[in-house]
Amino acid sequence: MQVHSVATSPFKDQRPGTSGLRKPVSTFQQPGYLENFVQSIFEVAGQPTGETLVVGGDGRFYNSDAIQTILRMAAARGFARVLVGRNGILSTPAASCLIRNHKARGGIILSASHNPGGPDGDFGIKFNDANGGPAAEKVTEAIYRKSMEIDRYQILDSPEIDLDQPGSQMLGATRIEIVDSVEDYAALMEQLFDFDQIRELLQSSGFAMRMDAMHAVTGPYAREILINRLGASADSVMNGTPLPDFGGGHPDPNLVYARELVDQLFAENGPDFGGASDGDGDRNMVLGARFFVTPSDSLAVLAAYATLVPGYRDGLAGVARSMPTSAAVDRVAEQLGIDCFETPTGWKYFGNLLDAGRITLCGEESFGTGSSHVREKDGLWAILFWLNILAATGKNVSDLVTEHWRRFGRNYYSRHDYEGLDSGQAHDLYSNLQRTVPALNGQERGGLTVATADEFSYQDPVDQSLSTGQGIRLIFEDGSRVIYRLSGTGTQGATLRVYFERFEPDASRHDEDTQSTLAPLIDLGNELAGIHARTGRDRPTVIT
Ligand code: VG1
Ligand code: CO
Repeated sequence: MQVHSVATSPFKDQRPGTSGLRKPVSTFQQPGYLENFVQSIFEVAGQPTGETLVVGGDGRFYNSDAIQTILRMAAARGFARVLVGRNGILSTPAASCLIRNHKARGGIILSASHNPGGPDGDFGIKFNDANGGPAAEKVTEAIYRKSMEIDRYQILDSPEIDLDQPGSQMLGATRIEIVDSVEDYAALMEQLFDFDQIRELLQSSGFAMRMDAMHAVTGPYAREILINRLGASADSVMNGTPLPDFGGGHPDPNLVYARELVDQLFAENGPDFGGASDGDGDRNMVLGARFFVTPSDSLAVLAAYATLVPGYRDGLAGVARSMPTSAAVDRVAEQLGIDCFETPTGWKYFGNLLDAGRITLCGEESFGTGSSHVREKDGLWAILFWLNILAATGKNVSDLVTEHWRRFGRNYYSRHDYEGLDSGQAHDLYSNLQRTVPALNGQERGGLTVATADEFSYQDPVDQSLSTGQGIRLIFEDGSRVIYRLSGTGTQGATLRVYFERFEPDASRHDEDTQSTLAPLIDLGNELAGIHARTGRDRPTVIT
């Protein structure tokens, strides 16, 4: 088998966003597009001699084609070994687990997460480093710089590898090992959680659950863990077969896109617990009977009850949340006397804190929760964590959360997304905020005094690296906040995200409607940014 060195020229649009490179499938199908990016990753990752690479994806359209190319390129590059999930399937957290267990140099994860799939949908590629986590900004920027000057890539001229056959085979001098996609991950979950206690809950007659895998990657993981190992009934996993187009759906676990699950949980005599995860299995949504847990509250509740779970029995080193995530977990950290870090949006910013042992739990408002067990957010892990807490306390979801609010106060929270905006208009809106917001410091708006008005930047406490331009913050003296960001994962036009938060210590006011109680803040935030005037939109596309 011969290594070909193929002449190529740069594509100018390969700068990774919040979570890797995401583009329409048709963009990835251009000759050389995937190859250029993979070659750039390999060159930044350095000498592959003796090293292992992990490869897998969420099973969306183009997953297997891309994997065949990556395997040929990894062999041409000279990796000693490549571990591939069977049929090319690995959830994002399972890929992170494999990288760590097998001391790999890193991994290539193929996913566009919650973006729709299929020939007309999106595809994505992401490099995870040796710690199992998304490569740090300095690495993704180096990959981007390489992609801007690339003129050749190397690829082996070889037949297709059968991804369906477990076991190992040689591709040139590289050993390709097709591994079970679920085994390592399931074993890790058994170490962290009290499976006996959860099994007892799942098998008791008074408890029913539904896990919506949304025809995405979590199906096989949920079936193996919840049904085979924990004895949940067969109907407890919904949409459990991964499909290349996710059944035409939008594999995003929220109140809008996981409608089928939400309808079941909000029905009379519906199940007691509902969970859902996204395209690549790193996001989660948690529901109780007629009760939605916001991701920010979920992180706070997990932190408050963590010591009931075997894997966290010794307590938490610290916690972290992304900047736009509500400050609910901050209040728990304060009471526990542990550090709470505020990072920019995107999981890559948690990596150093986790590696340095400064934090144990972390999360984002965008339905992402995780811990030091891997270096990615982890959907099924969050659902098992909740089940473990329910089993250990004997309480139901709504009682747990409302009691939590009574103890810590409630952070009313909502995110408004304006999707598919004209890119020029969205960038103008944002740069106008950059110019005008700082002048609001100390001023009064809508009866509230502005305490901080700036653009967020973050200095990593471990390696001191600085990340700037991470969202406009408007923080009021009572802790209320309005945050503006432009999405770094969308593929059509631009998406503006506006985040609203208000703290309510008074327990007699904890059952108000979120949108109504936030209305004055929402009106103020919309007006300050001139959303209607600048974009013509009079309501958000998605409210979570
Ligand atoms: C969004 C979320 C962010 C998350 C990212 C990747 O980014 O806001 O919190 O880390 O998606 O999630 P953005 O830039 O569009 O706001 V996923 O499930 O791709 O892995
Ligand atoms: Co995801």
